[in-house]
Amino acid sequence: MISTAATLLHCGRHRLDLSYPRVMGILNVTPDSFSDGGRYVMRDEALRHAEAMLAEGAAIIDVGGESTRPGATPPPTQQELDRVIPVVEYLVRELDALVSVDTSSPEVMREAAECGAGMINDVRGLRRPGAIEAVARYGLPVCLMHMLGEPEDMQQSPHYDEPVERAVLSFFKARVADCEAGGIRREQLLLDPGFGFAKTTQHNLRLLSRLAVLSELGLPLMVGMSRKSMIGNVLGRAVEERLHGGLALTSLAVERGARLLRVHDVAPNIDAINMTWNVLQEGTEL
Ligand code: YH5
Repeated sequence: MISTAATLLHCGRHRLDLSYPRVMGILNVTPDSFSDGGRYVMRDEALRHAEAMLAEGAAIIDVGGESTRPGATPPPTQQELDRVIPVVEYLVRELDALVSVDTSSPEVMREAAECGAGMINDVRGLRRPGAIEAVARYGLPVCLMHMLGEPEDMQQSPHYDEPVERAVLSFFKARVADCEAGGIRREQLLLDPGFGFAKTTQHNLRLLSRLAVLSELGLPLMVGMSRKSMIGNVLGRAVEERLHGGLALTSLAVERGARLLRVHDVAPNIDAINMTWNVLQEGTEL
């Protein structure tokens, strides 16, 4: 399959070259986040962790202040601002890092953009009122993730009336049309099927297996599978034992077209990506 995805994103003063697969390092600033258990809630812990991920080769750091575990309720906007904005400011000012912000709140998007964030990552795909306008105004790239419903009401056994990848593709088409109508340039969009968001393990495995069909829209694909329960459920591993399973998923995602991989463990994922990418390059030569 020939990928026509835009390969250079304009992220404020940074550029993100997605002509080959890149890594987004996860930086949780929630006190209750699942897999870091709030260990990075302290500001300088967060900053040291971001520095380490950049040193390991992360192209971008994703700062998130909302726990999206099933059943979690969104934090008040002010609390999310207090968690996220000081970290974004510091990463931009001291490290000149490319920072994305994992948020659904238009206020957080605006404040983050004013502080120099280079990308918005929204698990709700800019469905909150005012979110499209906030992103359009700053011209930043945005990742539109698929989720059926909200984290608050993500079902235990979500149901899709069609193959899950068809449902995700229809969702993407509608969101891309809304974003373009709202003034966001198509070249600034990324798509993410939302592994673990209102999906059973079988849905998640099938989505990865069929990931290549999501290239149909010609937009770069992002994936986030790091440490998620699809690994735990298949392998019977606790959260801290899911790295090796996750590396297998990373390799398959790259082979199926993913260009941005959202992960906790940057160095091992970059090795997996580079190994996979080298094999793929050999296959495309004459
Ligand atoms: C994503 O897939 N996910 S937050 C449960 C875990 C481990 C990690 C039980 N934000 C995504 O990372 N943004 C999140 O173990 C995201 N894509 C995009 N674009 C959930 C998360 C996690 C959940």
